[in-house]
Amino acid sequence: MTTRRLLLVNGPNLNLLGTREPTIYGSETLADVEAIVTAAAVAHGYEVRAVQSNHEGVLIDAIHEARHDCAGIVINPGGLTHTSVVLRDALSGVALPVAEVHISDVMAREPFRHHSYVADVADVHVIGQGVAGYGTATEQLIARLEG
Ligand code: CA2
Repeated sequence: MTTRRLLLVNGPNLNLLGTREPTIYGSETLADVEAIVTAAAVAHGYEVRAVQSNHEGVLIDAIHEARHDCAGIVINPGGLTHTSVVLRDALSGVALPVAEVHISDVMAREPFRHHSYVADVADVHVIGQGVAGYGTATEQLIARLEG
């Protein structure tokens, strides 16, 4: 039977959600994000394991663990999106379906945010929809898993 669990990964600085820069990232907190993803997942019979870390290796270890007991990954890599070959390699290495989420519209921001090392190893991309985008990404990832 397929594992009905998703891994939610939030990268560096996303623990600050709701505390600073509300014009860019809104006023919802990381706990709100985890609740949004969990509600979307539970509606389809999935549970969620959530990890946020400011340390790249912690995120990579969590992604590696997911290959044993998760069906897919919802990830906002934060600034690692634009810098991290090793995070991309971890996602590619576990070969699980991936949904990449960005709260802000990265293409409308500084040029250094326009490139994502994760984009071409992700199956779903939701960008610039605020924290609601995590729900959309979860729905789209589950649709792929069920399809
Ligand atoms: O828009 C997104 O979701 C980003 O992944 C957020 C990253 C940024 O480096 C990416 O270019 C786009 C930054 C996350 C930092 O989050 C904060 C939240 C509140 C206050 C300060 C930082």
